[in-house]
Amino acid sequence: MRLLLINPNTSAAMTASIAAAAREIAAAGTEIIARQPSFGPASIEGHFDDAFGAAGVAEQARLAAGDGVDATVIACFGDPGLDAAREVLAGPVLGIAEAAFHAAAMLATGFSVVTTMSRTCVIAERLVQRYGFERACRGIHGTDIPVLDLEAAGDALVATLEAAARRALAADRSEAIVLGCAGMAGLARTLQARLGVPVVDGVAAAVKFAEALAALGLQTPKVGDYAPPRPKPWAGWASGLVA
Ligand code: 5HY
Repeated sequence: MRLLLINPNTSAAMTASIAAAAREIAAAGTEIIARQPSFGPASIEGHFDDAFGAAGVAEQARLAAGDGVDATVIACFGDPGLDAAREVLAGPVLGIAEAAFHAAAMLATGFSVVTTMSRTCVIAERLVQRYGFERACRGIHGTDIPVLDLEAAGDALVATLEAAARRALAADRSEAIVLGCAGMAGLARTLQARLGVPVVDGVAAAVKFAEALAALGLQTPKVGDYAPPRPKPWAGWASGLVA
């Protein structure tokens, strides 16, 4: 199957590291096609960044429509542009936050999220509510690690994440950790070995769920709110996207 992996920020290094994590977990026969927007922030760490991340996802989804991709993963913990991508793509479209929440909730009665900047915790909180995980998600914890610092995650940074996860497990009485950034994808196994509880990386979870949905022959319904966008005149630089 052909799996489109969209990194909504414009960091080529992060797109490469996310793609490597996805290829490591993907089944034989799954081709990972990694893309990032042609515009926007190098990392998404707030509402303004998130707005452009969502537009970038819409751009890449639109450009991929008709390319025969079987499923798509949006590799940013805010799941930016998820609904927009579901409108223009036929195959299943999964956000890494949604996938990680489902995986963690199937493993533990309670999980905690450990993420990057504290200011983005509200974005994760809103996703917990949107997806209906209020009961399973017992806490969301920022570490104030800038997203781009994850590109060169050394021992000190991993130790900071480990300490934050230990505090979260204790404070929330949780039994699983969800990593709150696609840039943490490569750290899940190390943290899981140290913490002794499930550590869920949304990139890996989304890739496996996408493969499963595609194997089941299930697609996004093209009726109702995920029907294709209605044609209309567009103005400005984006008009080329819909012509
Ligand atoms: C992410 N930002 O996964 C989110 C993490 C966050 O550029 N990739 C980003 O802090 O919300």
